[in-house]
Amino acid sequence: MPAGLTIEPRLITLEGGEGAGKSTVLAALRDALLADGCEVVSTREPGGTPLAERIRELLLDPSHEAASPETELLLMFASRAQHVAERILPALRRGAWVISDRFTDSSHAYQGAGRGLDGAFIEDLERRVVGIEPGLTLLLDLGIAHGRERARGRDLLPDRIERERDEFFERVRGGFLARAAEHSGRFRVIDASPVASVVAATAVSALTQYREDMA
Ligand code: Z5A
Repeated sequence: MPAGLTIEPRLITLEGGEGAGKSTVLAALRDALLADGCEVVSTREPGGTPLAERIRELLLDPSHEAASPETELLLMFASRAQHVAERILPALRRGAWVISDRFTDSSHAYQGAGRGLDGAFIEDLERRVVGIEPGLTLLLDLGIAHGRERARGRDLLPDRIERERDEFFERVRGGFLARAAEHSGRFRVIDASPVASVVAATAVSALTQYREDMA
């Protein structure tokens, strides 16, 4: 763990590339916790509060000029700072579980590995404006072509980041796997290629094991 970050055991994050199935898995994790009587807040990044969702619109809108990598990174962290202060920390402080579809690891993978920004700069922002890290991160790992094929099935126009080339997404995937190896205590890498019910069941059993280890 980088110095200066507090581990939040009830914060669970889902990471992975486009179409990996994070939203689908999030619903299964939420249902498993609710069935056990837990309060659950499910959320996403960029976004999660009204202001952070406005920043998300700016980030993903393909109609304005190309954002510089630094602009993209700082907007991601502006959104995250608001999300942590207004939504995540209050929920954790009252004892709820928080499941976030993406968190800081996405900035390391997309803006670090993908855009080539310095990892130390991202870690500095992480310490200064986030201050916390999840207890458990599930990385849904999937080949780029497979993820694109699933995303196409949703029939939505690709957003600004989704319009990047495959080489960019290969670097992002490598960035996630490198983060998982570096932070192996909190990461579980899940093969996201099987059918949705199998991926969801694997994720729920990783959560069950994590909770048993916590007890
Ligand atoms: N981003 C960044 O650059 N830096 C940051 O710090 C952060 C984010 C926080 C928006 O994120 C973009 O922001 C994202 C990274 C960047 N850009 N990209 N690429 P997002 O999370 O909103 O975007 P996304 O990753 O593209 O979301 P997604 O495509 O919706 O992925 P998903 O949530 O992992 O997939 P899903 O919605 O659960 O599933 C996609 C489809 O596949 C859907 O039709 C499902 O029914 C289907 N599906 C799901 N699982 C399966 C299985 N197992 N088999 C078959 N079909 C499946």
